Amino acid sequence: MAVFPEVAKIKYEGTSSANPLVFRYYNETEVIEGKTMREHLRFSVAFWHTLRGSGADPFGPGTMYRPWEGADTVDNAINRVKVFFEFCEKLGAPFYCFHDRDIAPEGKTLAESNKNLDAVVKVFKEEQDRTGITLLWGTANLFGNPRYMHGAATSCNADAFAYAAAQVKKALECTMFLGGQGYTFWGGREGYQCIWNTDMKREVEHLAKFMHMAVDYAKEIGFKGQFYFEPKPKEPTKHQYDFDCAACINFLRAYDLDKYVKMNIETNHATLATHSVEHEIDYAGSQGFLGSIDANAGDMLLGWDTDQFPTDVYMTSKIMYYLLKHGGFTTGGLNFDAKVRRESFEPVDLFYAHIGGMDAFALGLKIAVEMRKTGELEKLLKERYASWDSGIGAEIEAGKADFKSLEKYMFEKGEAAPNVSGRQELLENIVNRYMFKS
Ligand code: XUL
Ligand code: CO
Repeated sequence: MAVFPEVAKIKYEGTSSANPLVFRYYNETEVIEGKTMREHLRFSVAFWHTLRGSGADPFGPGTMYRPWEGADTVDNAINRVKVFFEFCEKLGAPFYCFHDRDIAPEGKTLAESNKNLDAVVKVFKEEQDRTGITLLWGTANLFGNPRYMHGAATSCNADAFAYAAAQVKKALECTMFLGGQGYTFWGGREGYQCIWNTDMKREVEHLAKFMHMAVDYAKEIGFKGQFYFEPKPKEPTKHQYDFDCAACINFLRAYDLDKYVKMNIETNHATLATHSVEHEIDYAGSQGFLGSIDANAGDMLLGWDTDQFPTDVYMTSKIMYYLLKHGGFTTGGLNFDAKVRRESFEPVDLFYAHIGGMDAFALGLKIAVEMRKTGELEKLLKERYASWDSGIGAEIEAGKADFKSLEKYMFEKGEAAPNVSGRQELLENIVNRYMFKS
């Protein structure tokens, strides 16, 4: 029985349409720079928000009308999988992501939890085979259960570490069974609240040990997916160890994990770290760590992880511009780690939300491609660095200069005179031209 009877398959109708249940920009088969929009954007639906999000917040319980919720039983979990695939099919999203505990109820014992997972994952596989929709990445919830109150891999309680290891082992097996293209580590509670009770060095080393165990186990079972590390500076803990891309990449390099793990960058996490998402994408990309993106948006007036659906086309254009600059996705995708507002309680709001996000990214892709094609922005950027293309700049870059030769050069030259304007205002005006001509 269809759960969303009022919604048919969402079609592309183009910009002349005012139907709220169609795409105006996302035309999955349209080819842009040699790839279809579907291949560029690799949209993914987050099981935890879309199927399980209740709308609860610290001030009150859930508000969502979700006829598929019911009791926390395996039968209901199996039924939810079918609802989920009906949603993804109607939306036309090629991928999805999950946490172990979103998709199957946690049992009284680890063995029972694993058995529940097996029963549900089997149905995921059947639905995947039926629809062609596949798993972008899997992950384990290592933060919800009270046993993880101090963290999981970074807990002061070695038993919590061991439990988390068992949970990730199973989550990896499920991810592999479903042909998942990746596996994500998000810090959960891997951080601390109070420095007086925290042995930071030991905790960070434990996190590295934990990731190495995951990498080793993946090799052992033949899981070929890409591991991702998802930065977030705070929330739930005050100091998360995976603060931003720079902190994560430093950690991965320091503990010899850089060959195995890339970044999963989330917009709202970037802004919590007082960065922009395009900063994080360009930083990770330039260091060779760009993996996947959790697509959402924060609210400038609220200081927490509001996980809103992305509709700001300036932002999606910048994301696509810097993503294309670094070669686009390989295993990664745009996963809507986003939730409808507590007041948007009807199931159809889930469609409006995803359609809006997908259209915002499709338009962003088109704008970014135009900006790249003309090379206008790139030309101004290159001009700004022209002093490095010849003369002393080229010598420095080629390793042919040292402090003594540079001192001699400056004695002769006398001054480092201003050579080029930053042209920020001009660049921003050019960007507006691209934004509003289409
Ligand atoms: C939390 C968050 C998670 C991760 C997966 O802020 O983003 O949903 O993406 O655990
Ligand atoms: Co996320």
